[in-house]
Order: sequence, then C-alpha cells, then structure tokens
Amino acid sequence: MSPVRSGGRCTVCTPSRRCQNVTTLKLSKPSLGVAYALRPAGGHPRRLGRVGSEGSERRRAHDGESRGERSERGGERHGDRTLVILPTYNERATLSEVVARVLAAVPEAELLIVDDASPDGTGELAEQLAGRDPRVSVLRRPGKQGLGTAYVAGFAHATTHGFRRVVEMDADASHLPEELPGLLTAARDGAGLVIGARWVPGGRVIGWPRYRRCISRTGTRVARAALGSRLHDITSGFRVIDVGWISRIDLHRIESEGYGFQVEVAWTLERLGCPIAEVPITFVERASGRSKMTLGIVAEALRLVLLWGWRLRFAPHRLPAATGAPVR
Ligand SMILES: Nc1nc2c(ncn2[C@@H]2O[C@H](COP(=O)(O)OP(=O)(O)OP(=O)(O)O)[C@@H](O)[C@H]2O)c(=O)[nH]1
Ligand SMILES: [Mg+2]
Repeated sequence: MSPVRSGGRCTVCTPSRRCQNVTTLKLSKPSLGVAYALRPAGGHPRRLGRVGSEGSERRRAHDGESRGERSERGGERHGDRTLVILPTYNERATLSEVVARVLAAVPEAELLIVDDASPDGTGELAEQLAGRDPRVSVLRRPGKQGLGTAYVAGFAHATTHGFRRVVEMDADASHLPEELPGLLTAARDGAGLVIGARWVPGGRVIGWPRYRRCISRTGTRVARAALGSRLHDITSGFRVIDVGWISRIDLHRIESEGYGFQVEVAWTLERLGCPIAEVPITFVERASGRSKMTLGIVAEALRLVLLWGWRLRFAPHRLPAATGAPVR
C-alpha cells in the first residue's frame, strides 16, 4: 500500500485550510489507524517507504540475512534490532508487568532498564528480571539524574551495541506495549522518528484530569507557535527513533530533561529533515506509583521552548543540539 496524500490536505488541521505539511499514510493493518508523516521542515516532500510493501519486505529480508555476519563484529549497526529503553524511578509496582508485556508484544526486541537508585527497590527487581531473560539488561546509576540523561545513556548503549532503533516508553504502563508493533511498522516503513500521539484523530487519553490534558495540549500548542513545529504531540514520551538519526543530534548539547527533553529531541529531528510519523495511541493514566512530573519540569520546558523560539528568530547559530545541515 502506498502513501496517500489526502488531496494535499492535512486531516489534523482545520479541514477548510489547505496544509502542505502532512502526508497521510495508510498503515498496512487498518486496525493500526492512520499515521501522519511530516515533510522535512523547509524541504521537499519526502515520500516515506511504502507501508508493508515488497520494498520494505525486501529491506527487512536483507537486514535479517546480514545480521548474523555483522553482529559478530559488535558495535556496528546491523539488522533490524530494536532496543526498548525503560527509564525507571520508583516503578516497582509496574515494572515486571511492563517488561512481560513488551516482550510478548515484540519478542524480537531487547530491553534496557535505566534505573536511578530508586529507593523502592526497582533496581533490584530490574536485576532479577535481567537474570531471568537474556533480552533484558539493566543500567544502574547512583542517583536520580533525570529522564533526559537516562535516555541519553540508553541512546549511547544502543549506538555502542549496534541497534537499529530505540523505543522510548514509560515504565508505569501508561504506554501500552501492545501498540508497539504499530509504531515499529511506521519506523520500518521509513519514519526516522515515530511519535505515539494522543492529540491526533484516533488518539485517546484515559483517566487524566482536565488540568493534565490542558498542560499537555497547551505544551504542544506553545511549541508549535514558538518553534514553528508542525507536530501534534511533541511532548509524547512514547516513541521510536532510528539510531542513524540520533547520531545527527549533538547529545552533549541537549539542554533539557523531562518534557523539555522530548520537545528538544523531536524538534531537532524535525529541523534536520527527519521523516516523522505521528501514530495515534491510547494513553492510560498510571494506576500505581507516583508521577515524577512536577511544576518545575513543566516550567523548565516552557522556559526552554520560549528561549529556543527567541533564538530561532534572533540567534539561529545558538539553536540546540543539531549537528550537520538539514537534509533536503
Ligand atoms: N532513570 C530515571 N527515570 C526517571 C526519572 N524521572 C522519571 N523517570 C521515569 O521516566 C518515566 C516517565 O516519568 P513519569 O513520572 O511517568 O512522567 P509522566 O509520564 O510525565 O507522568 P505520569 O505518567 O503522570 O506519572 C517513568 O518510567 C519514570 O519512572 C529519572 O530521574 N531517572
Ligand atoms: Mg508516565
């Protein structure tokens, strides 16, 4: 099935306005919904790979074939290996369930739990899970260092160990592991960044009070206005990113963590011209444990977004994190 542009119209924006930003893709399984694939900022329209096409099947077959030989020489990107990064801080109640569900949904994936010395013993539990299944490994850090640095550590692990792509997801069961195959399909079909999006048609949020919805939606609106982003859920933490695209981000220059980190990475990739797909997901409020989202994290994200917006207009040489020229 080939990518379908719905008459040049973005089905997410106001229906009456013509939008040049979005190409609508039909995913190979209708149950997965629709992915909105952005064109690179300021660039020519980029056609994503044909979804579920012979081309991508051939590519996968080729990757599979060569995986054996190349995996012998560790540290090199090979095959179609996916690393699911699970940052944890006090997620003992849900970690076992999330790990089991991820492995059931994507048996070929590997998991890296990045725990920051959780006082509730999440790190010890992670070690036990790793002892039971060779697909699970653990990175234990000496103290709470923030979500952003946990992901950066996971990215470094993925690069060193030759993974093709990484998955970012919460360990609190808010992101449904059963939706991972849909996100990975969009990644295999050409998206360098796949965002599991709540604020697109088909996306849902279950159990959030009005103020949380408001923070999340306002965050995306502010980012779109300040940064000129065309994404509809730029703060979402459920994502798939191609390691090749991660290597184009100067991770040492990442300025934020928390929501700000998600915005910074997505916006940097958008500016670089990375093909991006937003796939609708259902987000479920955590059933146990406590949120690490604080007013401070929201304020940091807001401050940085406004700062980047200012730099975009008046000091573009000081924009964060991107390396290399945009891909046209
Ligand atoms: N390693 C590590 N993980 C963290 C840190 N802060 C948060 N996390 C984890 O990152 C994920 C996202 O944090 P959450 O508290 O779920 O943040 P949120 O998704 O914005 O908010 P809720 O889902 O409402 O709780 C969870 O798996 C946390 O355990 C940190 O400093 N270090
Ligand atoms: Mg969460």
